[in-house]
Amino acid sequence: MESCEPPDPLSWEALANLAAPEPDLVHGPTHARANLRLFGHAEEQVRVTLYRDHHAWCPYCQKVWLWLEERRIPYRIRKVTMFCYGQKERWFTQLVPSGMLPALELDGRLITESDRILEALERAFGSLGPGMQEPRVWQLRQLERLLFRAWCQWLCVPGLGEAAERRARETFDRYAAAMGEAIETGAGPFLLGELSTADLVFVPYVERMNASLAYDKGYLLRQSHPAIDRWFRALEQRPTYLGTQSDFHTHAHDLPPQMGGCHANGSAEQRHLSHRIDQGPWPIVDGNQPDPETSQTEPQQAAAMALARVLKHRPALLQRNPLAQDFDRPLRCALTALISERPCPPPAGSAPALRYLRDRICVPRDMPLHAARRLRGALEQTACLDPTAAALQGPELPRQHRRDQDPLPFLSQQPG
Ligand SMILES: N[C@@H](CCC(=O)N[C@@H](CS)C(=O)NCC(=O)O)C(=O)O
Repeated sequence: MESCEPPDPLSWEALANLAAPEPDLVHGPTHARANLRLFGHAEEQVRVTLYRDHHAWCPYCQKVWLWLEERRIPYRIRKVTMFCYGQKERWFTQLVPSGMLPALELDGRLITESDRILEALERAFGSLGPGMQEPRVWQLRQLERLLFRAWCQWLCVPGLGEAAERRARETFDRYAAAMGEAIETGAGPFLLGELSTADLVFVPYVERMNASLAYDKGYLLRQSHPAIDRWFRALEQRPTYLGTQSDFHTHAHDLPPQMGGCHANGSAEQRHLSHRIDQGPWPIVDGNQPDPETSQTEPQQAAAMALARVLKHRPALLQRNPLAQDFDRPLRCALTALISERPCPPPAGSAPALRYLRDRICVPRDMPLHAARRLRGALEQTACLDPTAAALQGPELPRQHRRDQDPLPFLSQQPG
């Protein structure tokens, strides 16, 4: 007779055998965890050190990071803590007293301010397409700032009434349409035909607009502006962009402390989308609609990649979880569900702890977008099987700071 007992979760040893191998961070595709990038050069040839944030949340860092990856300039990376998620390292404030990121060392000379950094890199290594000071690029840089301001006016001003909300959206749409027109006039999928610095100037904030406007305004940028969607699709063909790309959940929760607040409009669409972004199922739209987060199909190893990342940080994940060591079995249940795609009910009362982890997976710092989706999905599916607490959420994510994301415990236990 068949047993009706729920299946036991896999052991840590069995799980380890199913995890994806470690990628080549130095020579392989763009990766958030890399500390050295060589592109076939010898380490002695490295002239550049990029200082950027541990979480890959800083938009100005993403711009410089992408430039170095696209131009394949060998460089070192040193990661720094941002004020909103922990204590800034003293060695960094000794170097840059304001603590601001990004910073870059080129042949021993320290440079701050992302635009100055790009200009210095162009002088040293040649530009990526038309340079920062070319009139066409300069004009597009102005447009990016106008779009940025329109986004801030819509997203970050509290208490917009219905009329002001509509005006803010119209202004934003006007500048987004201007970006769309610039894309349409180029000879290729990018702003000036081929990918160039002008595109990299737009990438960080347009990515954040796409996420935050879905979460807080129920507005789908890629659906509203098909030219911007085509631009994203072209970016999503590039391993450089895929290595730096974040997702809606990460940005929805990293932006409020950085921007000094993001304000939801409370519309039915907004409440629906923010609920889907937070609690799934992912993708956040149903199968017959294009996915607003990515045009990439899931890579084969997504689940195995997510598993490898959890295994790497198991001690810190247990230590930080509300259930501490008692999280061992619920976590193995979720990982069993992740890798075997069969449900594995967790012990009673563990749903909030499973959702605590679901809410703290950060893309691309911890893993790429599809791997994160798989892991969040498995944690949520397992939480739903909790016999006594299936409906309970974890503690709400803070909006003033993200010190729940202090990188320190993860660095001291297992670097990399
Ligand atoms: N204008 C500067 C802005 C840089 C900036 O605002 N950096 C923020 C992060 S996005 C920062 O380092 N803030 C200090 C911190 O959060 O620790 C640039 O283009 O580099």
